[in-house]
Amino acid sequence: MERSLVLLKPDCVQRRLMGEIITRFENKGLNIIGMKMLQVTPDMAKQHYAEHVEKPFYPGLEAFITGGPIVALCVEGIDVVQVVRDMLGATNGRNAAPGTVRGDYSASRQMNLVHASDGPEAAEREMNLYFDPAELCPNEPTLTPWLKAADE
Ligand code: FUP
Repeated sequence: MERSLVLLKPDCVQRRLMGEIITRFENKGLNIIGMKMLQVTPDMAKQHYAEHVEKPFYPGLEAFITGGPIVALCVEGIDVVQVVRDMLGATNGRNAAPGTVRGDYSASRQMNLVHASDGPEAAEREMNLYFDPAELCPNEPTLTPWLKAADE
């Protein structure tokens, strides 16, 4: 079982798409074990986007991600990091395939609605940035026998 850190970014909250997108994760059979609304600070943004801080687009990215409330989710499932990345589609909404979250709801490179960890190590690092371990609520869904085979 793997975990991924997902952020419903400020554009997602402002466009009233939170429910729509959380529903997709629920319908997929993924297990949400942590969720909270918060405002990202410039310091958190610099930690989250450490690999981009020196890039020319970073100031605009920081202004965007700190510009309104977000919702942080911890999502659990088998191979969940890749599963969620595939559900979101290409980073630029204009390139994202129809049927993906960004393909269906975004026509922007920056305002692409949702962030998801790009690997298990990033997931671990990002999880620590947004959640205290005590804020997570690990649980075994009663539906599990109808969501996957016992040997998966
Ligand atoms: P992703 O892994 O999908 O989050 O994408 P990246 O790490 O490549 O980029 C991080 C965020 O920076 C993306 F949400 C999009 C944004 N971005 C810009 O705003 N401008 C750019 O020129 C490139 C990326």
